[in-house]
Amino acid sequence: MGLGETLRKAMDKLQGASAIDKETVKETVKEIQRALISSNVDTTTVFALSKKIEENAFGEIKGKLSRREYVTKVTYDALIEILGGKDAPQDPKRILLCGLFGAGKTTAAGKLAHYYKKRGKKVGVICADTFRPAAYEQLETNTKLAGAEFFGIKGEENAGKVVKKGMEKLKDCDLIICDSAGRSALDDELVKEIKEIEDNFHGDEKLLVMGADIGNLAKKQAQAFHKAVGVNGVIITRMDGSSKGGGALVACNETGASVYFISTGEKINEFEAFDANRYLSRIMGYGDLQGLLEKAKEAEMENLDPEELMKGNFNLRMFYEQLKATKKMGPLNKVAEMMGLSVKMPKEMLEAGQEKMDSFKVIIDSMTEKERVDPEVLNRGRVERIAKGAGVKVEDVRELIKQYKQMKKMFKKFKNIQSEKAMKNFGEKGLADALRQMQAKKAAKKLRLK
Ligand SMILES: Nc1nc2c(ncn2[C@@H]2O[C@H](COP(=O)(O)OP(=O)(O)OP(=O)(O)O)[C@@H](O)[C@H]2O)c(=O)[nH]1
Ligand SMILES: [Mg+2]
Repeated sequence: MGLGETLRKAMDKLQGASAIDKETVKETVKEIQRALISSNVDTTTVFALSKKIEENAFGEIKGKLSRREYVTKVTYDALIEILGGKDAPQDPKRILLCGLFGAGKTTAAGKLAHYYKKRGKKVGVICADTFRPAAYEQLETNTKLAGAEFFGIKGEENAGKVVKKGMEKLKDCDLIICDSAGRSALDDELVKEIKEIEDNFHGDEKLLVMGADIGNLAKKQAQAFHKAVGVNGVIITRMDGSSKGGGALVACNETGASVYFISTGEKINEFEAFDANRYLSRIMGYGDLQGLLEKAKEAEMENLDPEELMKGNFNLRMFYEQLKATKKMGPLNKVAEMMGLSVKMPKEMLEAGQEKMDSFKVIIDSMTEKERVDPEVLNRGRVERIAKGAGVKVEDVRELIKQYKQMKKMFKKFKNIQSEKAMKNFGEKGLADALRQMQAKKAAKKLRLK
């Protein structure tokens, strides 16, 4: 049983209990301990976490949470804290990958290339593994699949030399990724080789690749690699297969070596930036957890900036935020209604299910920044590229664009009316101010659709 399932079982205990008292919390904590220990999380950490939950479970409740919800949140926060994670580098120039035999470096090189290519970068990959015979072909295949450029010198034994030439050859790329050879242990030979590569490469990100199956041994390995070659981040692979993934994540967090990415399968897109929050709610299969957290935050419409909206430069990023806000409380219809405007949200937009929202998110993530900010540039070629990158059909991308255009039209209407009718209703303030007021907690509460 994976970490997700066992944690879920522990949380079910909490959800199913008839009353939330000290005994229930103790029972839940026991289940969580079992889940974490079987996932190879260090016992000291497990006990510290247990103590934290038990101590905080009966604290003062702020906001409108039930005790059950409050304890769930306390538990969830404690788990997030031990998992850690840090935002993946947004604009790296040179990424060096290192790690032991079979850790997943070469696979990760292709995945990283794909990840940053989708974000609009021109990516090149260097094969500095001059040790393993088929390393060249394997990396070349992965790189091509990602649509990135490849450089290697077949038969060359000196990794430093390959890197030097590769840097020259790929100098037009925004990002260069360098794959290195593994060894069965971090021995002098490996350290010497990585240093030789690094002398020619000068990576701004030096990432250690480790399989999730090593569990809490990840701590020792991360520390050793950091000391020897100065790694500053981690990629955990094989998160799909191992029940020890939780242990590896927690152990890395303890060393301060941030987990930037996790790999969840062999396919090129089975790879994601690690976000403890998202990871936890997904592995625990808790759709309702997300809702609960949002309720606790009470930050409805937090991403809606009325001023931006009213400037009329409505783009796809705003479209997505809008859709999210709309799903939460359906405010736009109401805002319009209150002002006596007959602007209706397209029905399919209000009915967009979570699945559709997720698919929209992947599509928008697969666009370049330029495309998100100025969707008008989306021509046939771009749409095809985006569909491919997001792993969806071309029609799905078209549907997103269609909905975006509908919403944009609606905002235009808003904007035009603002100067006439809304001005009359709201005096000097206009719609922008009216919308801002709507953000006030009180109004948000009043409008929230239950
Ligand atoms: N299931 C699963 N398999 C993976 C994942 N990442 C890599 N693999 C597999 O693990 C094996 C080793 O991966 P490589 O990328 O060749 O590892 P490496 O670190 O480059 O190995 P060396 O170059 O020999 O040191 C391959 O069969 C990959 O397909 C993952 O996230 N999940
Ligand atoms: Mg390799």
